[in-house]
Amino acid sequence: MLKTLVAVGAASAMLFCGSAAYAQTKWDMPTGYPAGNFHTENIRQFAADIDKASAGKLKITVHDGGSLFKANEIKRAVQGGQADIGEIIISGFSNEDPMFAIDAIPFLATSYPEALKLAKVSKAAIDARFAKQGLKVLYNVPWPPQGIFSAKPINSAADLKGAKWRAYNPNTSRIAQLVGAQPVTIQAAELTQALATGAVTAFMTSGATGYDSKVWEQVKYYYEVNAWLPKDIVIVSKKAFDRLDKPTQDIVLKAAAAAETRGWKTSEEKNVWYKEQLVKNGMKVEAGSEQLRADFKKIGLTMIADWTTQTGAEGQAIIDAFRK
Ligand code: PCA
Repeated sequence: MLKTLVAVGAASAMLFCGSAAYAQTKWDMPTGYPAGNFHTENIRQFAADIDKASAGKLKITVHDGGSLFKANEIKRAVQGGQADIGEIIISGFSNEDPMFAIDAIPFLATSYPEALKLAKVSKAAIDARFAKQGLKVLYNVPWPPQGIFSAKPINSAADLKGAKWRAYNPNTSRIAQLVGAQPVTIQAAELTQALATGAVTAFMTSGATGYDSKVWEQVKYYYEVNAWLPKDIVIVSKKAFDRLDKPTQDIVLKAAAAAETRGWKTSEEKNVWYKEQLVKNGMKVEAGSEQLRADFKKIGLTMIADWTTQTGAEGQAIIDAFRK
């Protein structure tokens, strides 16, 4: 009798150990962009890497295309614990803090090497702000350079007067103001619909989003002014991260570092491919006239000046480090 009891006790203790060692954590991960987008594919690889390295201990379910939370709601959802981890565009939140607009200023950083330099010199300031809100930044990946899409041909900023201008962050709304267009904030997931109903006639974004949204149905012109490369970041709730054991935390950080390297590379490589798809679908892809580029450079100067005023010495130090 005693022998049996001991044996049962040992078995259940083992079982308990076993289940504690294999306790599974499940995270929901909302994102704002569609399944075929390179950011989303990168995120799926990130989740798969973690699944594999943790032997299924940490399972991340990706909810893309704004299906769980809309792109502009994801930050608040992760802050509030309705989601554990998510993807956001940093510059989408510059109304909260002007520092978040750093990578969406026209003609500050216009190429991949410049964007990388800007990312490095601004990382500490950005990450510290998210940390204060209980959010840990895991990695960043840039969108391809931003150009101007328009339903009708344009030769200067003046041609955009009165356009119905789609904005995805406060800076793109500000550009509308500066060119005399009417800004309307629309997330990428709703862009196709907004174009179909005629709510939008012009906007700035990458060839990637132009392709994802099949904008060629309504929009025939893309001016490749390469004005800036805004970054998406993956943020995790600090509480959720701290609940993981140390080996699993290390697995997440390692997968994040790999996702950052892979994401920067893919963004640059696919940039060319995305523009080819626009051409294949009948769009005119051009560099933009001297006048158009000069007009947008002027807008950029105004916006850099505004940004440095808003961010003070901290912002100026970042610009100085960037230009060094
Ligand atoms: N695509 C996203 C952000 C920048 C980009 O290239 C969008 O248009 O919403």
